[in-house]
Amino acid sequence: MTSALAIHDGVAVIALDNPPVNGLSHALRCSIVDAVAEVNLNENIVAAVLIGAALPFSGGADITEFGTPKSWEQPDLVAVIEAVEASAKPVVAAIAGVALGGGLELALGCHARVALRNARVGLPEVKLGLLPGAGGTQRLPRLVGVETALDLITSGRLLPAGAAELKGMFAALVEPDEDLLEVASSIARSVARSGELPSISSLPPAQPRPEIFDAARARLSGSGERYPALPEIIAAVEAATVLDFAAGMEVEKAAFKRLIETDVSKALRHGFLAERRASHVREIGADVGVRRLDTAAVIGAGLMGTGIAQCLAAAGIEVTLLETSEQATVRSEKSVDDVLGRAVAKGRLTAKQAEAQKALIRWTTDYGDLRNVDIAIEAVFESLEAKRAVFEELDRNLRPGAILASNTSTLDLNAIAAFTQRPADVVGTHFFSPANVMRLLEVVRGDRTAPDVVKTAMQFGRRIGKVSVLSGVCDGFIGNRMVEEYFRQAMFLVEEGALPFEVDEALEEFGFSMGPFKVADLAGLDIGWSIRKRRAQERPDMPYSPVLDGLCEQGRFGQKTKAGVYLYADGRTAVRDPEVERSIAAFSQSQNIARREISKSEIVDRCVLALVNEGAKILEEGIAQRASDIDVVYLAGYGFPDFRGGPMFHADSVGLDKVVERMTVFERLQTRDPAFWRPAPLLQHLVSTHSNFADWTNRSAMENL
Ligand code: 3H9
Repeated sequence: MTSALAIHDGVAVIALDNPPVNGLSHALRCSIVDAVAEVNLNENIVAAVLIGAALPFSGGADITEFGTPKSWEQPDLVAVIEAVEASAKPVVAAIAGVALGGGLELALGCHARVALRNARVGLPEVKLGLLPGAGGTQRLPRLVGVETALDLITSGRLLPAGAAELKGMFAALVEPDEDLLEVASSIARSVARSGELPSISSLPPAQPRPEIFDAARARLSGSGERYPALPEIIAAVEAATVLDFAAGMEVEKAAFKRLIETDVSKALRHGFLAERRASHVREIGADVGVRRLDTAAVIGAGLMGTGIAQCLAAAGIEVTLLETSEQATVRSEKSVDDVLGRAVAKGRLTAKQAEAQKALIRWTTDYGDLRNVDIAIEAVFESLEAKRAVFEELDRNLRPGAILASNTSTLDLNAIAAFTQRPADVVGTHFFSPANVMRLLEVVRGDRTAPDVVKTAMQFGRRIGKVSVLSGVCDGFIGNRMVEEYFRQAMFLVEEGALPFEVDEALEEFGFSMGPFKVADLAGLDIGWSIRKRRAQERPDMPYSPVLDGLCEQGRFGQKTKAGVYLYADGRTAVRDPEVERSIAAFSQSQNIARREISKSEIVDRCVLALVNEGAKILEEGIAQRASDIDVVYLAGYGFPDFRGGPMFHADSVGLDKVVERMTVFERLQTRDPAFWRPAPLLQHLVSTHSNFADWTNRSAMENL
């Protein structure tokens, strides 16, 4: 849990040992201070090396301590770094893996640093709504200059230790086949021999570059309100150019204290931890193994299937794409070439990398070619009969133990599994379009899916760069089931009195990058139209407003037809169409709906709380494991503003009693389907027990409902 001290030829090795990432918890901080004191007392020691007992050096302050008294308990990280820097014997940081945030700040407080060339360093606090709070804003600009420091701290990006921008940070870069500890120990001895203890804090202020700060402030243009860490970072780094070290540290400390209390930082920290938590599947422990996954097949080489294949190839997995006709394989190959060509043109890939990715994909029309694959992902169109044909073929052709995955977004996975003789091997892997770009992967567990298949699919998602979230079987799974309610509200609002642009504007101000009508135009209005037609048959209890059906009847399907809810003369830019707005007013009149003025806050709450109410039902049915998983789905897959932490976190922050109060008002106001606003039983339960979604992690709590 802490650090161990061993002495080799006069050099004390302080091995940080707080798995998984050496988060600088209170216990670890105490042990570093103790170890440094011991180094200074022990006459047999001439110098010390700080190193991770295993990878990595340190992932920074222990995020799980934030918001608890432990995070402020002395010695805080600033005091630890002061103790290291004040050591009368040199302390050298030996960095492998990563040195991030407080971990890098600790290294900057050392008298020298040595790193494996492939180690990565950075100050990513901004991604948690913070600024480096243990001297990073003051030491980094003194060491690497204002421009690099400001760029690294405002972007939070990581750099390899060997990056040109970091020149001067490391006394030595160590190749992977060299012994990091040995090199660090030898440098520690030579610093000890020199009799000088270089410290970054004693360097003069960084050179002022007002033009760089002006440009950074200009770039903020409004985002400073959503991300308050950004202006604070600029001010703190600027302080490092005009104030002495101690005064600069005061500026940084005050800003850190302000930021850690902001709702934005709480939301971003929640998002970070929620994403990691999502990878853990309850009831599936370390004793459950994973299956081999080295080769894959994708069935259906349309837009989705080709995108999935590309994202597997990008992760180095060999993939065979199966289509029914040669013509379709040719189209798919061309689309791969186009995507890779664009990536090369934009500098995201080198020509060689693109070539290597392409070489991992091959096309076939023969199921016999899939005999040895470890996983087959079906991505054909959404028809149970089409799925039946594919799964029967897979069942006949795949080796025993291979995983049979379906990319279905709406169909019953249990029914699909029943098309095979091996339902335990069948799992849902629901990708989002474009599959090679979107980060979310819903892993769908059927009634009979084997635990090792679930575990393998979750890890597979991570391997291909996705965030995997587990979902049970229901129509639309977590994400699409909830988003349907969001779109339903958007349309009800329009028939009741709002115009589409007002709905879009309100939700964009809330933080979505695109309002629902722009999203619908982008996806194609025909998609929503066909869902509404299907719903009318399957679920008459789920009424939709037909306010936009007229547009579809006229062939206005959105961006692809240059007209939808908006007009797109250039194919991309949404422009309001007075004709559409007139037809909406006429529609309301035809339905005897008296249009009223609808406030922005009603628009936002109706759409966002619709997500929350449906999310609560999803939780109580056990479709999602935890509320934070629902947040991850929305953050990674639906553009929910990260600074609000996801719909369930947002509801907790607003207060569930207030959420229910709002729902009661909406039940009165809403013309069509007011019953939707009856709060889900779980929501009522949480309010009556003064609890919230974050607390509700255990399904057994529902037994008392
Ligand atoms: C800071 O330092 C503030 C200071 O400036 C000032 C203080 C006064 N703490 O990502 P992974 C856990 S702010 C606690 O899947 P990877 C994580 O939850 C901090 N726990 O692994 C997960 O737990 P579990 C600035 C942490 O190998 C496990 O480690 N630092 C922390 O893909 C594995 O995580 C950052 O923002 C932490 N700091 O990537 C760095 N970090 O297994 C944030 C991770 O129970 N961390 N965990 O689910 C990262 O970027 C990545 O986790 C890292 C490892 C690159 C380190």
